[in-house]
Amino acid sequence: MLRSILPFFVTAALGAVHTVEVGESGLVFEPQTLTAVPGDIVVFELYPSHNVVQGNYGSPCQSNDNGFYSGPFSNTNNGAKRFVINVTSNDPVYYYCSVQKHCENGMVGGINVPTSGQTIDAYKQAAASVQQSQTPSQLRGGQLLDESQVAALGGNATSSSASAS
Ligand SMILES: *[C@@H]1O[C@H](CO)[C@@H](O)[C@H](O)[C@H]1NC(C)=O
Ligand SMILES: CC(=O)N[C@H]1CO[C@H](CO)[C@@H](O)[C@@H]1O
Ligand SMILES: [Cu+2]
Repeated sequence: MLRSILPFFVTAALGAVHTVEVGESGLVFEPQTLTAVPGDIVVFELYPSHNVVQGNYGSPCQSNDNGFYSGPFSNTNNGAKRFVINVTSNDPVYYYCSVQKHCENGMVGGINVPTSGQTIDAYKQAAASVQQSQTPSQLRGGQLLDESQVAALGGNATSSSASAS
């Protein structure tokens, strides 16, 4: 019966806020994938010493020149600042952590990634044979915001996570 209790979303005008934990428990983005629509916001909560870089499906662990990069963890005030991006299309977005061999070891995730064809598992599998991850020179495509700034942005909507922290 508990399974029937769904989290609430504030989606009407402001878009949903999705939260992704980056390396909270090992080399994973949690959730690994999410579904979002234009107007939504994705908040990456970074844990030491991870980052998030947007890539391309065809070249895992290499950055997308037009994509986002959180900058290094050292710029986040020990994770207090979250990296916030705007979702601007329904197209699939693939991303990875460029620290050391994290991407090669499976630290990848995505937004609106298909469940057949160019899946997150296929991206992850291809990442395993990459020699070196690419890290952009500086933060781009998003903002580092503290918790109150994030709350103000998203109309105080909550993520889909069932566990409050
Ligand atoms: C995301 O949208 C907000 C609100 O419109 C805007 O202030 C911010 O600059 C946008 N961020 C990016 C990276 O475009
Ligand atoms: C859109 C909205 O209601 N934003 C509010 C979110 O919460 C902060 C802090 O309480 C308010 O200042 C915002 O107005
Ligand atoms: Cu990492």
